[in-house]
Amino acid sequence: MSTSTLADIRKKVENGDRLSLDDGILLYQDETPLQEVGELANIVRERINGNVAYYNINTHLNPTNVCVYRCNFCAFRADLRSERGYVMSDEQIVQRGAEAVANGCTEMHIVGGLHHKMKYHWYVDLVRILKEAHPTLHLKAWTGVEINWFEHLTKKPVREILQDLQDAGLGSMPGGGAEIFHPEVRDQICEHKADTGKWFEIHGTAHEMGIKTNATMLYGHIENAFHRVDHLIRLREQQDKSGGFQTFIPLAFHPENTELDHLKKPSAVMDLRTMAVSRLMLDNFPHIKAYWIMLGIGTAQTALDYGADDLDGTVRHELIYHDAGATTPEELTVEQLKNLIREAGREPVERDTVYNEVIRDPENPAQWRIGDALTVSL
Ligand code: V47
Repeated sequence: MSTSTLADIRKKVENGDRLSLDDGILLYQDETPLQEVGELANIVRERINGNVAYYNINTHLNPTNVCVYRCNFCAFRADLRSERGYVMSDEQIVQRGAEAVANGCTEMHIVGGLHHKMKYHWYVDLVRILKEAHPTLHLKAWTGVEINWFEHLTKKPVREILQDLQDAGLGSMPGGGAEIFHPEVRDQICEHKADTGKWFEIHGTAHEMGIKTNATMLYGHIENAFHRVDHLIRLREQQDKSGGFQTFIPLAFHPENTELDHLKKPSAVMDLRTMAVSRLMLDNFPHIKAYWIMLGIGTAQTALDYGADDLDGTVRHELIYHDAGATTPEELTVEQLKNLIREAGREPVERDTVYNEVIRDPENPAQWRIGDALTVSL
C-alpha cells in the first residue's frame, strides 16, 4: 500500500509534480476525505483552465444499433434479427444534419453498432454525405473500436483507414471504447472487441496524423481503484508520447437493461471522486468533461468544482445512456447550460469540438463563426 500521505500528495500538487499509482489509489480510499480530493483537483483545474467552463452545441447520431459484439455493460446494442434493431437511411442521416445546422450545432457526435452486414464504405460514405451536405458541421466520428472493426473488414492499416475518413470529412474522434484497459476487467466486460494495445495504437496513429481524439473510462461496475488508476496512467503515458488527447470523460456505469443489471449505479460521491482523481492523475490532459447526460445535471454542475472544466453540449438524440436507464432530459438549451455554469460560479464559454471559441450572431444565434483558439497552460 501507499507510503505517501495526503499531505505529501498536496505538496506534489502544489509543486506541479506528477502523482504515482499509489497516490491515485490513496485518493480513491473512502478514508481520504472527498472534500480534500476535490480541493486538490480544483487547484489543477483552475491552474489549467482558470474560472472558465466550456460547453458546445451538438447533437448525436447513432446510425445503427445492430452490433456484432455483446459487451455486457451495453443496453444500446441489438442483435441482427432483433425487433429493436435499426439502420438509418442516407436520407435520414442527411436530414439529421440539416436539423443540427438549423439548431446552430457546431458538432455531430457519431457512433453506433458494428453491423454484421454493413460494408466499410457505408461507414466512410456516411461521413462523406454528411460533410458534403453540411460542411460547417464538425464530424466527431467513430471510436477506436469502430476503426479496429474497419481494419477487420478491409485488412487495411489503421493509417489508411483514418486517411479515408479524413478525406471524407472526419474532424476528430470521440473517446469511447476505452472501458477499462486492465485485462483483468476488460476480458470480463468486452473480451472480443479492440484490445487495449489496439485502442492505443489507433489513437496514437490519429494523433500523428493531426486528428484530435478524446478518451473515456467506464467505471462503477466490476473494476476497483487499482484498475481505474492504472487506466488513467496508461492514458497519461500515451499522451506523453502522442499528445493529441483533448478531453477525458469519466463515464458512470448505468446498469438498467444490461447483463450487469444486478449492480448498483455508482453514487454521486464516487462520481465526484472519480472526476477529481482523473483531473489529478491526467496532468497532461487539457480538459476533463462532466458529461451531464450520464452524471445527472446536479452532479455535473458540482463536478465543475471537482476538476471538470467542460459539460459537453446541448446533446440531442442521445441513445446509449437513455437505453441504459438515464433519467436526464434528452436535451438542454443553451440558456440552461449557461445558467448551470453561472450558478456554479464559473464563466460559460462556447467552444467548438477542437476548442476554438464560437462567436454567435446575437440577431441570429444559429449563425456563428470561429473565434480564437482557447488556450490552456499545461
Ligand atoms: O464506450 C455504454 C459507454 C461509451 C453504457 O468523446 C455506457 O466527447 C454507462 O464514449 N452505462 C460511448 N456507459 C460514449 C462515449 C462518449 C460520450 C460522451 C462524449 C464522448 C466524447 C464520448 O459509452 C462506450 C461505453 O464506455 N457505455 N453502455 C452503460 N450502460
